[in-house]
Amino acid sequence: MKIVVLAGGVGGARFLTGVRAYAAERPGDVTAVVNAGDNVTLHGLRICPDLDTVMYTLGGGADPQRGWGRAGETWTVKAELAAYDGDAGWFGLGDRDLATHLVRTRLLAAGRSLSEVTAELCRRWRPGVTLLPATDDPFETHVVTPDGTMHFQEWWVRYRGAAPVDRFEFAGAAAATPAPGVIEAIAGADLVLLGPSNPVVSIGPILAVPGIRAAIAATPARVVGLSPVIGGAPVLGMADRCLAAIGVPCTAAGVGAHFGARAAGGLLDGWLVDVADAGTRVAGLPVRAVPLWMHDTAHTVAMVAAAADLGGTAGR
Ligand code: FO1
Repeated sequence: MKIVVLAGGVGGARFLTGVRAYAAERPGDVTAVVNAGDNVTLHGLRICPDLDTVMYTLGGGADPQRGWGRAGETWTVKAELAAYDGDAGWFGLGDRDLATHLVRTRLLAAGRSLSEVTAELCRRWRPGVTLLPATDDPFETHVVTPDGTMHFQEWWVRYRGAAPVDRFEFAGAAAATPAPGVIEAIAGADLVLLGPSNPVVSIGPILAVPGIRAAIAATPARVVGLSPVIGGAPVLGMADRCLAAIGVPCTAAGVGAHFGARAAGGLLDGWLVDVADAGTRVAGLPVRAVPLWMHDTAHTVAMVAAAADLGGTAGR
């Protein structure tokens, strides 16, 4: 069974551990198409938060509490950077994590693509799924506020999403192309899953890469999404603030309608919502309510099984 997952950071990584476990019981493989919009250059280094979060989590090196960055991390370099420039210490640059950014920046400078660099880093971390950036081209999520435009990472980390958002911009989107293998994976999949990631700043930037949305609309695979909103609140992070910025209600129904039924020109053949949102209806879209809290891998595997069943590919 070939499964493709569109994923962002912490929630997407947690979900992918369940997809990997579910797929391990069946012949086939898993490809994660990971959000590139969080990618940022800081201190002269190219940092890819969502790719690294997925890679570390699946590779067993992530800090389980934070969800991002490395287990057993130390922050000496971060403190030293702040000692030189108090303004520079806002981003949590860990000492162990720093090595990843140094290797990535060196390989990119040597002319390797982000996909090639990601594959190289995964030789160490062995995530057990194919990790593809949504695009190898320059692509960053920026936040336009009344006081100016900033990188998403600054909005999210430095200001904790407090700055008012006029809109999110995907800088580079117009010229971006899907990374090698992305379109082929979607076209050849049995099941495409939109993971329970932030629909605006994690799934949104993936769909904003020209060609990816059309590939999902055209794939013979079943396409099923999992709601990142339970009981009107985001499972993780600040999806509520992001959804408000694009005028989408922070509800399972609102996000489901945002992605839309494929039969009606949207993306989904099915929409999984949590039992707290049982009774959710989205025009033209089959909805099923199952537990969506990813307490542990077994819970997450059950979510994947429910998605596969709703998508009509269970047992394949
Ligand atoms: N998230 C934070 O809330 N604070 C941080 O200081 C922080 C640093 C960081 C460093 C590397 C990395 O891969 C991720 C990091 N994140 C941090 C997480 C990241 O900003 C967000 O989780 C995602 O980008 C949101 O999709």
